[in-house]
Amino acid sequence: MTMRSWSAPYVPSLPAAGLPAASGALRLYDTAAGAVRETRPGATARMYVCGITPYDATHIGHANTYLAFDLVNRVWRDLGHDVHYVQNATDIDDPLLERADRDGEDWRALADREIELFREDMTALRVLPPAHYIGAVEAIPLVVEMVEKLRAKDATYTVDGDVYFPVAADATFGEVSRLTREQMAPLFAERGGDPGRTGKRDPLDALLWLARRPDEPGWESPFGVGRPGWHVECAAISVQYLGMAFDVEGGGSDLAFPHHEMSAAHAQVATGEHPHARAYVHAGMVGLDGEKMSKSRGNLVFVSKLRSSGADPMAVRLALLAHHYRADWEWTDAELDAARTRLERWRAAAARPAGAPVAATLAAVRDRLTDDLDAPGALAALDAWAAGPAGDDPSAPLAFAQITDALLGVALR
Ligand code: 5CA
Ligand code: ZN
Repeated sequence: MTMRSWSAPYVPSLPAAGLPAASGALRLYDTAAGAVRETRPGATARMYVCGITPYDATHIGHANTYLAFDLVNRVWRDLGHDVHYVQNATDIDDPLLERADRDGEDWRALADREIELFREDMTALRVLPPAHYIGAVEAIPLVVEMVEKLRAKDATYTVDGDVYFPVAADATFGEVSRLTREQMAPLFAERGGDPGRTGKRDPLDALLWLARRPDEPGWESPFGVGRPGWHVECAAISVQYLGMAFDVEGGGSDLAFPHHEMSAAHAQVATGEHPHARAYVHAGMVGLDGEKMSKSRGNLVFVSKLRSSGADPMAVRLALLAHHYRADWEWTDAELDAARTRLERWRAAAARPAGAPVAATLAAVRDRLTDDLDAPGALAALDAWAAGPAGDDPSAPLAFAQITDALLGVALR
């Protein structure tokens, strides 16, 4: 038994008629290709999205990233694919231990509480749940197995008992983020890496296993008591539950390097297969007051706070969808006000006794979403129907509500 996911919202099925052949595939911007590419999943589309580090509540930036991949999920389903979706939760890592220590709280209790709040937030936002929601701690046997495979291929070395991965072991290293080493260096330092540590062969080499530190938890392994590095966690979980060459690996743009680059390198060297994912897809960063919203900066707007202050989760969802998923933008109260107004207009339109036929609107929404998730374009098409003539098709208002629900996750009735 692995960790509990959350409950699935109902997803209406839409008429297949009118699925235009030209946009019969979802196209997404693949960071590794540096271009928008068609996704080409089989009957079952496979997606891995990096989950939270549960030391604080879900903020609107996290929600924006999970909504982007919820759209991928919904569009694939609409195109007739089953979607096999896997997500992790980094329930052991430095920031979690630091927060628990600061607050004099047990790290496990902190992680469990924040994961539960995340589930509630995702449920309220009608985000489709992953089939497998896997914690880093429960994945330790998988991590150990992957580090063993790397060790067998001579792709590990130790520094004072800590196990490292030499990036030189993967000839394709750099392919995911397409960054030069000069660009990589500062990002690695900023995002959890330790470029300056003495004894490393290459400043960019990534930690696979951290030997137990005083007053920190540790788990038995063939390389001593310790805990997993961050990148190998996602490499091991994704390969176990999805295999290699899965369709999409997703996260915010801050994960392209080093996280997705390193995870791919670990997975590729450990399995001898390439690529880790067929597309690496990254959502933009949501900021507040001119800075990236982040737990360490403390400039956060929490989904749970918005909910408890009475914000309609469907309005929160619409506020996020009003921005293209790859855009960087700033949250303001005005965003939520505009979304509330739109939601009221749509609800009123969906409650009319009759409306104009929705076939063209459905085609337009599908066309916009399959084109690298142009949610703002989809909203415009739906706005046009809601503002349009009353019409005399009595089935149209329900059909409209089914489009917003199935494709955008916005329930109107
Ligand atoms: N546990 C790791 C991934 S394995 C982690 O990055 N956790 S996190 O809690 O820091 O972030 C969770 C997700 O939200 C990541 O995809 C991250 O890229 C994204 N994210 C974090 N901050 C923002 C932000 N301000 N705007 C948009 N997305 C964000
Ligand atoms: Zn991850």
